[in-house]
Amino acid sequence: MRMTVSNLRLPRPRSAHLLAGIFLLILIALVATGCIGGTDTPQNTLAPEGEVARHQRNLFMLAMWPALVVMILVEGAIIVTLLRFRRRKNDAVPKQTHGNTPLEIGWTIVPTLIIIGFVGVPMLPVLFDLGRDPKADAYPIEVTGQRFQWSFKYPNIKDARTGEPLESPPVTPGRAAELHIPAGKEIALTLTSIDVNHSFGVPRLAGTQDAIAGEHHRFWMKADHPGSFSGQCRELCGVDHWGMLITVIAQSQEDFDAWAKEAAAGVKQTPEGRVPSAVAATGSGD
Ligand SMILES: [Cu+2]
Repeated sequence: MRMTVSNLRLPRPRSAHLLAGIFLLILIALVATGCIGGTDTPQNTLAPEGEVARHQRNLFMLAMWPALVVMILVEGAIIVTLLRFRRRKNDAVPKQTHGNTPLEIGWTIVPTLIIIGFVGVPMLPVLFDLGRDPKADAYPIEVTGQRFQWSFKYPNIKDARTGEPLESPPVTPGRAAELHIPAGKEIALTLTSIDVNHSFGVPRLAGTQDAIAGEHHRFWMKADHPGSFSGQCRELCGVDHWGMLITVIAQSQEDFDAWAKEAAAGVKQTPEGRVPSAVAATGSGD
């Protein structure tokens, strides 16, 4: 077999192949534009503004870069091999090989070491930190999902008129329920659902967490700085699932205290002008 790059001749692509190639390139360009152009979008996981979200972005990168290097090496080797060792006219049947023990042991051990060394070891401490219970001095908030809205309860804020913990006012689907938090402080969230499964997702702060009826799932999050962060339910829960929106409003401690005082006194809080103490179960929400 005389196989050199110089005698490598590609078949002329037929017009259908050419069209398919062009279409694929346009598709890749469009998808890439969506990824690159989107760093300013309100729910971009790759633009974290809180400690949990930053951990999650770093984990993603940690897994992605080694995977990308391996993919380029493997795919590159496949493409070179396909082009260089294609069957040509008058080629005899090549020597047949069945198994190669040293190679097979090698390509089992090397990827295992890569996974353990580049991905496993650096990831484990981060995963444990993400999965830990909130710290004892974290600010507690209870989050409840129901079809089709989120509500938030603040055990540390007493509603002046009911004497009960303050609850966020009900919202209609398509309007964001507002979750107020102090910025720079760890928040201890307890998450549940009172009907079907929902998922609490605020990607720039803390990814997503499942809200499951009968379970009270505890997790933590922390906003780097004051700001407003958008989120929504990420578990298809019914016809108005699209409208289960969340806005996390992170405030400086003074602003948060001022808000808490007003909210506790029943000052109107939402664009709909409802007072927090008017909270009542709004039924099934359909
Ligand atoms: Cu939902």
